[in-house]
Amino acid sequence: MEVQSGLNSYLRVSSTSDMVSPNTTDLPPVVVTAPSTVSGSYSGVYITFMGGGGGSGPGPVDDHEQPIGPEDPPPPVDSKTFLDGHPQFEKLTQQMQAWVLQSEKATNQFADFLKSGGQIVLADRGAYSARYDPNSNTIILDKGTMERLVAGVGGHPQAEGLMFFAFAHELGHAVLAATSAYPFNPYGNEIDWAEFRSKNEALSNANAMLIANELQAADPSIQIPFSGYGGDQALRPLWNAFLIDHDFDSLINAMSDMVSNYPWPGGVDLNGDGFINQIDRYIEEFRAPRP
Ligand SMILES: [Ca+2]
Ligand SMILES: [Zn+2]
Repeated sequence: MEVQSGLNSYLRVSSTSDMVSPNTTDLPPVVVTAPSTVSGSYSGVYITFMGGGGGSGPGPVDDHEQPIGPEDPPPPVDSKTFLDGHPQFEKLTQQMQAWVLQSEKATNQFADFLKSGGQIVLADRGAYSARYDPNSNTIILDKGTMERLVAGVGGHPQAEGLMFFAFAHELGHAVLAATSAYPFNPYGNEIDWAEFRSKNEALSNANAMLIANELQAADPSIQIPFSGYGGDQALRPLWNAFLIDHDFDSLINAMSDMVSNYPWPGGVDLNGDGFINQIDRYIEEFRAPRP
């Protein structure tokens, strides 16, 4: 199937390459929708991100025959209705709220996050940066960046997209924390922990890519830049390869390597490999006394 379509596109390109009409350059770019399922080690996480896990499922089939009495639980509220007017939702900028509602994945993930008691906190973190804190179940967004976006002085031309991508990345962390889609082996050592943390970053970034892709596939004018441990220029080719080969493991492993090898200024080379990078940071994290 893949070979066939690859051959077709090769034939199409080669047969028209020397007679390209000027009109063809006006065609909007084709945005490929991410596959609904993938195989490999991280397929379970993928399904969870896509919205296939964690749902409460259909209720008893004969429920609708019963009149709703005072003892009955309230009917479930859909995610969009739940977010509408929610004080935590309104901590996002108007544009970020609109993007959330345009993405079914982001809508469901954010509603689930808030239903689990999750909160948005605006605090000083550095421009365009965000963080998920599993202990308090909060997504922390940089206060200064959010204030500049609200005031309409974002600076970077894609400032709001960058912040939205960071937010969608943190949503990925929240999903991973709330589900058992990618758990840490409690008997793992510090190297296992570093691996787990790098993979967690890669998976959360993939979640943000899935959401950005969902938005762009529905409306090609929406351009959310990829970021995190490598800018859009480094990440976009990995994502484009995934859209063709559907090899989610390759995408995750490539991004996880980028995370592991990312410099950690001011840190200590704890694994003695001559480099000071995120692996060392995660090892330090593992060695630190925990409450
Ligand atoms: Ca090192
Ligand atoms: Zn992260």
